[in-house]
Amino acid sequence: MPTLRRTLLATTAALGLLAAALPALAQKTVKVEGAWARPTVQGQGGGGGFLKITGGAQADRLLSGSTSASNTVELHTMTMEGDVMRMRQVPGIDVPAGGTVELKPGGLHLMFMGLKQPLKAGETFPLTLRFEKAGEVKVDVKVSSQPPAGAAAGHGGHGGHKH
Ligand SMILES: [Cu+2]
Repeated sequence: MPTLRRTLLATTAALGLLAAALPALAQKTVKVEGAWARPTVQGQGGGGGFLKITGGAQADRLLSGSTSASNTVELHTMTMEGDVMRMRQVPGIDVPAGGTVELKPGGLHLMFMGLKQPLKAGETFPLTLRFEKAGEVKVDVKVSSQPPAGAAAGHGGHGGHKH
């Protein structure tokens, strides 16, 4: 009888930063644009949030966020493991100097954990992001089932979340 040896495939979560290091117009600090979140249904504990960050004159790092809409805001990455999309919390998201980082469906995103009420399409809610160097940046997050015009578009749903 042949011996079956089971190989454990250890998958490393590479922080896949899709950061295009294109030179941007000189700006002192980070810029956050096109923040949006998917609508959620009653009983859904977390919602995904997406936005685009453009780096300033020096590299920065997104450390955390907070909002009145949920108990906490987590930074997540999404990777494929076989056929399964898995999300992981990451401690920070690097923003290269002059580069852009897009948080979009299927990749890096914000996760609004412990929603106080479902996010409804058409509403907006305030979000405060905290950067290592730029400090606090406040933006409004638009709730929409589609990326707003000009926002980072992605493919693949963010629906099947299991937290
Ligand atoms: Cu997530």
